[in-house]
Amino acid sequence: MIGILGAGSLGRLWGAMLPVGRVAFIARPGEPTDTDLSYRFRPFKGPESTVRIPFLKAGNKPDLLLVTTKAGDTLDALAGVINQFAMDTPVLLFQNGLGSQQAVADRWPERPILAASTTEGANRPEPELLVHAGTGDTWVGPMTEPARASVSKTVAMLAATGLAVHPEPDILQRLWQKLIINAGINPYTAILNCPNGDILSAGLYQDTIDELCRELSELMSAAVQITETPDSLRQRIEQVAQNTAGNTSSMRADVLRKRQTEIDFINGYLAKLGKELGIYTPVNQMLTERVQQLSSH
Ligand code: NAD
Ligand code: KPL
Repeated sequence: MIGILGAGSLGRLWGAMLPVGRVAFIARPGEPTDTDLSYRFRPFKGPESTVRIPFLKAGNKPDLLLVTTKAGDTLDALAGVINQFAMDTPVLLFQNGLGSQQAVADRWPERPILAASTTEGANRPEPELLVHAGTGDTWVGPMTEPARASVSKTVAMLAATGLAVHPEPDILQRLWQKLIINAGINPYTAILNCPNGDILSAGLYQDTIDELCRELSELMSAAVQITETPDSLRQRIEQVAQNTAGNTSSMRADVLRKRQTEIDFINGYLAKLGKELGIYTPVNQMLTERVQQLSSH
């Protein structure tokens, strides 16, 4: 049995794709668990269906916990439920950005805490409809020492979905690669209120992207010893912005829905890291403040 904490877009995607009868959502403390969660599922290919998933009942012992809350909710959400699970239950974190994964690993270093980086895409255009909007790859790797022994078992359990799931011994490095892309696209789309591709011709982007990439290159080199020139980072950011030109980024979507964004775990994380490492990060700081002003901080 796999337990999922966070019945939003990504949690419902894994819920719908995992084998029936082997998955359950985890209720918030004190919330009822007697009614199943039911929603329509529109797969990437094929016909729509209705999915019905139970809540984990007291006494159920999951073999794996997927955590699909937003980065800012993750530590509190886990703290509310983790004591009901055995110490050797693997906990797999799906959050974008960085900072929340380290916070969970630091809080429970004796537990098998893993992190995933995924390019699967899911959204809910209506509350009762889950759309698998884009398919990609999911990498899974250890955040704590006890997690090293759980990676292959976790990958095998998730591979039962038919999605592409791979082990990644250096998951931090992979999370950094995604962080670079999110840091170079998401805040601009939120501030400019535009689809991903439109940032490329905007003055704000053109005036700041080279300095941002200088900051990203120095931070990545100091934090995880990956050397990549600012020009190369800019090319990668622009390639993704072009490939996803018509998309609304997750940060723009959060601002439009008046929900808290993940800026503190993307450019905010980078600005804070810059202060700790003595690296000057004015563009990350400016983007963080401007997005914070747009959302409910
Ligand atoms: P979402 O807002 O749709 O879902 C989060 C869910 O967590 C919500 O339903 C919320 O009610 C629930 N939640 C919050 N606190 C909780 C608690 N204490 N107990 C139980 N549930 C709680 O967000 P999402 O799009 O599913 O994204 C989740 C994470 O996955 C984010 O960090 C996001 O960046 C990352 N991610 C999402 C996608 C995607 O395609 N949606 C892709 C890659 C990564
Ligand atoms: O991951 C994304 C996001 O929106 O969070 C990008 C790559 C920017 C695609 O929209």
